[in-house]
Amino acid sequence: MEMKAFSLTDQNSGSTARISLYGATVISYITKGHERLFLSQKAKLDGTKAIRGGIPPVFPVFGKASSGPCKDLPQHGFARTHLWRITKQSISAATMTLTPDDLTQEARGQWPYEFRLDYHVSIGKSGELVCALEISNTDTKPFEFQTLLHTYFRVRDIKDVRVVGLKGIDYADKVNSCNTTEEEAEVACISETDRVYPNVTSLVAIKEQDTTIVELERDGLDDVVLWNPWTGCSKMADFGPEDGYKRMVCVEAGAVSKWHKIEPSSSLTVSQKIACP
Ligand code: TA6
Repeated sequence: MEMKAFSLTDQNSGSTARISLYGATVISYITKGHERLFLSQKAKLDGTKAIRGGIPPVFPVFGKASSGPCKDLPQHGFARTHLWRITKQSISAATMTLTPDDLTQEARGQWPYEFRLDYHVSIGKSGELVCALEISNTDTKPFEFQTLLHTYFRVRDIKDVRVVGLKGIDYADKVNSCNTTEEEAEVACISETDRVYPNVTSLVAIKEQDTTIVELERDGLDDVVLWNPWTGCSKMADFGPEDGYKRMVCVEAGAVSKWHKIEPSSSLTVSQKIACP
């Protein structure tokens, strides 16, 4: 049984998006006649686990915290594994909301803060997809968080893909457990790749066979995570097909390289815009 999903469309450009309320995950984004997101053929859409593909939102922790207020939370937090509510909707835009009332008792116990997330997803007049996450502290004490939009981009063949905009950044290489400086103006994935590039000020783009297929504008999401599981994807029960790594690349806009504090009664909005030339 598939969790409730709904579609958005921009009548000017004909672009469409489909969003699952489970995890507020954009599971399809079609513009200029092409699907731009990778969705695993084995993705669970029934609410039993985070959706493998599309744009799962990560909050309040990226990865697993070994200590601190997020240490009991599952990998990548609870935002992608709970049912969100539509609180505003038009033909081309929607707002989905998550508060502690929407969480399981377990999740509330793991992260006992009062918060509100309002996730605004819209398709612009030129067909661009804008995802803006408004984070509000409705508690009487501050909390710290990390957040990220875990975007799985669909590509024809990973061997022809290059990611632009990362040159000169000192990044954390989680595969080789080291920190190093990006020397390439155009970064290729040639094996398992799992990197956190902090404070990326340039516009990040994805090229395939020397043609730009995606431009990723970010606001408040200064870090960029680059991930491709390579053949390791065959070890993931919800990753399909087995060679699916060849047709995806995760270029993820995030605020993950440090903790971000938000004071009581304060809000902040972070966003990404995906434009496909
Ligand atoms: O964003 C990259 C990453 O943190 C990788 O380390 C890998 O764990 C990936 O996320 C997928 O995580 P998931 O929990 O969705 O299997």
